[in-house]
Amino acid sequence: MKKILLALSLGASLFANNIEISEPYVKITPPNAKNSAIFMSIKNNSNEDIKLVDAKCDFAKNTEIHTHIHEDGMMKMIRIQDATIKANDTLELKPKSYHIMLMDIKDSIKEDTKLNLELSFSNGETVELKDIPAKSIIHAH
Ligand SMILES: [Cu+2]
Repeated sequence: MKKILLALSLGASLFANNIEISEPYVKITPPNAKNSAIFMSIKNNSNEDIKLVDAKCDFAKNTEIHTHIHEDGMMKMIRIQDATIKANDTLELKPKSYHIMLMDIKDSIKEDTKLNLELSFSNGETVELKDIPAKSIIHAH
């Protein structure tokens, strides 16, 4: 049900040829926060690996592809050049894992904030996501 509603509100822009995005959302932040992150599922319907190579969001000064690594018993996030979505597989962008990092956001992300995001892939496909909704994330350690 949730998926259908999203598809309706985001329209045909959700689906490119081989890449299918579902349930994108942006993290609600405290007031005066500088950064936030966007999460979603990215499905690769092709028989070849495809890389997410670029992300653009005009709500942030810099939009980067990030993931988390374990180092010295600590979890920390790092910027990566690309993220691979394996052939006929799905890459989950989720808290404590891959995410689209929004650095220097124009305003804090509130419940009614809606963002647009453009994703570019190694096969030349570009996916424009409109009106990505905001969601709060409970930090579970
Ligand atoms: Cu990050």
